[in-house]
Amino acid sequence: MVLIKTKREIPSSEITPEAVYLSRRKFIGQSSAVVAAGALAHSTFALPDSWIEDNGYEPMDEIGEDITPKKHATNHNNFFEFGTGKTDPAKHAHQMTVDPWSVEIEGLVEKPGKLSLEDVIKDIDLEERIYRLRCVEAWSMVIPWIGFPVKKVLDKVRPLSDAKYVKFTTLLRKSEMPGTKALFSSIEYPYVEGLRLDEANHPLTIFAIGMYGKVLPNQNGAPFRLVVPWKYGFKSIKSIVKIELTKKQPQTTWNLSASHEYGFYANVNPKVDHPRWSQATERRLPQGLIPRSIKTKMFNGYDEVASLYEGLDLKKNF
Ligand SMILES: Nc1nc2c(c(=O)[nH]1)N[C@H]1C(S)=C(S)[C@@H](COP(=O)(O)O)O[C@H]1N2
Ligand SMILES: [Mo]
Repeated sequence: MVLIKTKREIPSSEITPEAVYLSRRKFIGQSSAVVAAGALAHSTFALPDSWIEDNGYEPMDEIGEDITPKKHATNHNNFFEFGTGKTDPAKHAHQMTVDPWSVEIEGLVEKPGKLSLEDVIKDIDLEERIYRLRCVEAWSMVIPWIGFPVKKVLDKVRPLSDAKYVKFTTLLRKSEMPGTKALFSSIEYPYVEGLRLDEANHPLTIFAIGMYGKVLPNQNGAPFRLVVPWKYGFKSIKSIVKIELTKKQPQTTWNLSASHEYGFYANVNPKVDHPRWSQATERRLPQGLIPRSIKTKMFNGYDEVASLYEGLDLKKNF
């Protein structure tokens, strides 16, 4: 049995500057704990009940943003493999087998090969990160993820010096993914995404295996997905089965589908509109009777990533 140490109270100074956190979650229970992860992936990532109940999150006092209620974050999804409707993933993603799960490590790395999800996360501390998620469609949520920096995995497999990009690929299993069988589709499968290596190594970039104190629901990208909080949601690729280090910028699903609408960088930017709508504001979910519109922030409010793009024209490189 593999033991995975979790940080329950996360001193933000340990990971990233305080500002990256909307709020530090107040965990219930003891201050140190271990989560047991057995030989098999998904079902064995049982997090202790004391982590919280679905409604146990407190409002985010620092900047007054509330965590999106779990029922909204798990019933309003984009996961086209299960259909294009926002409720399709919640309806159909249970068909996806996520246990056992393995991840292929390929390309310009010292240690390529196939890793079980347990091997991927072995010896890596789990952290909770409360992040805004800003979809390119101009809605947003605030989600408490459980995961770990992508850098920790890259450090394990050791990128070679000529590796410049990381490419990620989602599972494609047509028999379990009704959306991939549609006759007409706006995107091709498998879903692929990519980051520059320095973006992937940034401390804000995480792999998530859980949310709201529990294992990731399938519709949110179980058992293992990327979360890049300063980029539009489509960069945060779900249910990852392959990680490849490359020299050239990898192709990405939405850029392949409509390159004038979706760029490789996809940094949240209120000054660069989508050709068909403004990106200056966003609808924070859940919406009540009176629509809640808030101003979109550059880099989704995560200013500390600005230095990654010094000298880059962010209008051209949208
Ligand atoms: N494989 C895959 N990953 C995906 C998508 C998808 O359709 N397929 N949709 C993306 C988009 S557009 C968004 S906004 C986020 C949504 O994540 P959530 O459903 O967990 O909120 O997932 C991203 N990752
Ligand atoms: Mo999105």
